[in-house]
Amino acid sequence: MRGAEALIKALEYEGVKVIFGYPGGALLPFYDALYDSDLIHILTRHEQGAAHAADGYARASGKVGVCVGTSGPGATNLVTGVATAYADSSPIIAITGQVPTRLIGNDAFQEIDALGIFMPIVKHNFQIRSSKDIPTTVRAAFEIAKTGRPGPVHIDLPKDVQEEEFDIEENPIPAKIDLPGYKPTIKGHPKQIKMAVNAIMTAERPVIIAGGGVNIANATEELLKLAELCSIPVCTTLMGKGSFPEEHPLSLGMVGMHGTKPANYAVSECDLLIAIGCRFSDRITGDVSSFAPYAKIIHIDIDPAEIGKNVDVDIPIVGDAKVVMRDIISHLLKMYRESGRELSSEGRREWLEYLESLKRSNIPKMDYDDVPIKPQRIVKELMDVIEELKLKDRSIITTDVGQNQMWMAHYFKVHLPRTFLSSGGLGTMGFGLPSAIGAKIAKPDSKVICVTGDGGLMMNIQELGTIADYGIPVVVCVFDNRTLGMVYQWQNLFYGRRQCNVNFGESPDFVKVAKGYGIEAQRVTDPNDIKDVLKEALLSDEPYLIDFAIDPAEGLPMVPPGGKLKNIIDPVRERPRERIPCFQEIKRKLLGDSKDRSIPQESLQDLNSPVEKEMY
Ligand SMILES: Cc1ncc(C[n+]2csc(CCOP(=O)(O)OP(=O)(O)O)c2C)c(N)n1
Repeated sequence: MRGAEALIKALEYEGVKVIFGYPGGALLPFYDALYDSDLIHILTRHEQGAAHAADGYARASGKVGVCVGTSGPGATNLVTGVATAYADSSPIIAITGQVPTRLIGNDAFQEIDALGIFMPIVKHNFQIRSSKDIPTTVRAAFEIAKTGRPGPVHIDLPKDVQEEEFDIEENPIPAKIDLPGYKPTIKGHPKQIKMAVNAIMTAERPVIIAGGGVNIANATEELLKLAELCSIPVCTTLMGKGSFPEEHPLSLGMVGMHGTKPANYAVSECDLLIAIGCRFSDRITGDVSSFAPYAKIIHIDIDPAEIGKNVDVDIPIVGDAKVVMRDIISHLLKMYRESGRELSSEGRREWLEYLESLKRSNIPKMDYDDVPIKPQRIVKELMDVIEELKLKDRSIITTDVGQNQMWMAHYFKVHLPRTFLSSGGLGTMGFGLPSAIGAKIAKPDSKVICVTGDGGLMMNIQELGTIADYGIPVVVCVFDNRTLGMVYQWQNLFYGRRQCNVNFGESPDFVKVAKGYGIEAQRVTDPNDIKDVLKEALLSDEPYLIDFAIDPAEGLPMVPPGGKLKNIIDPVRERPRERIPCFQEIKRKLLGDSKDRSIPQESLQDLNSPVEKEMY
């Protein structure tokens, strides 16, 4: 059997049904073997799209996603997608073609040190030098990718190894794989669990931060049980969205830089913080020295490297979130039975009432009638339409990065795991559309809605071709403000409103672009049309793009970077006033014509629109 055929057999053995990729010279034997196989291959329009699609597939399904790219530029194009998956602990296998072994190190055509490039952004990587090693290496790669703290694994496969014949009878796919030195800790230490239980029993103002680890561990039932059993309010990180139903009375929404006021206040005032599968990123903690200042901290995480990395903790528990929470719950129940002590709301009534009052007084305004459309209104209509069409249990949102992402994270209520997919750790613009492709392939019966900014869409806009040609019915909602909104918000707030290179101008017409790909598309400028167009798009079984003309002045509340979580400030809401220089002006500058060198700057004051205060 050829190495390339063995690779396909090994992928099939792992249950892989679909791969995302892009061919090239160093992968020709692989694609030749694919010709005879039943594997579905989705040809994306760029390798970055393939990596994000594999990642979206993994996040939506909980299975391992697979992407493939050729040597050299194919491999480097995969890098951003693989790094994105790494930052969010998403299990993917990235396979790269490589020049034949005899040419490695010769600067051969399309040779790149893929092992070196991928090493810091994968959980592990392999270069297979002999075809007989393919079965065991692929088994090991999948095992590493999906167990413990999941993450991407890279396999570099030289072309001659793909072509090399070997006897698979003599080198079969092993049923069990031994990985010396690799033993993720699943069960929490009993002593630490007991300490956590005691802390939970005695706390008066407890709060849980649920991170992406809860979703990854499929531990949402346990989280709900723990929270309800002990009346503990829950906030989530961006990656933790979906781990706890956000309509639940104990839900406080997202915490951190773009968190809700109740969540940020709860963390700042709690006496016990139970962090589960979250890594205390700077976007969550703000100023670490004033983070949860009155709290004893329990940190549950499967990755020991995360414990104490960003925040000092009192009770560390290394283990799988599901297993650890189950243990905590059974201890709590046992203590309850033995002592008859109250576990539920009684002891925490004051705390819960306080948080409830914060929630009541901070219900966000979303029903704006303004033109241009306010993004909050789109989020509201989207939630309403999903409810009305009874899609709540079978819809998946992917977001891009920027304000669009944070509007969704802040306002859109998620109630099921693996239904809100977003690039949290790396914050990769361009993630939204290709990850939606992966999600739709993983969950063909779900409605997949990609919410993106105009900037993020343009980063991987070529993937409209993928959804068009395969007829993948993804609904793309563009929050089109013609600015790099999030950067614009930061420049306005923290750089004296010096708006620099954040304005796009008029191009392109997204409706025409979509139609050019053969995709149905509409532009929406009137808030009263949002609902009908969303309905039409969600009911159609074809790809659909909606270009929402939103107010470029709109922003969202935030905690300044490194600030205290309670210090939530309002955005500066003003129209973009940056002028894009035309080529003639650039040419004059380049050629040193001293006349008219500076680009006229209109005064800040004249164009300022009134700053609205009633955000919450
Ligand atoms: C690949 C990449 N480049 C740059 C950035 C920095 N960045 C973060 S948000 C943002 C603006 C995004 O603009 P847009 O996609 O239009 O979304 P909006 O913020 O307007 O919703 C930029 C440039 C990034 N996150 N990713």
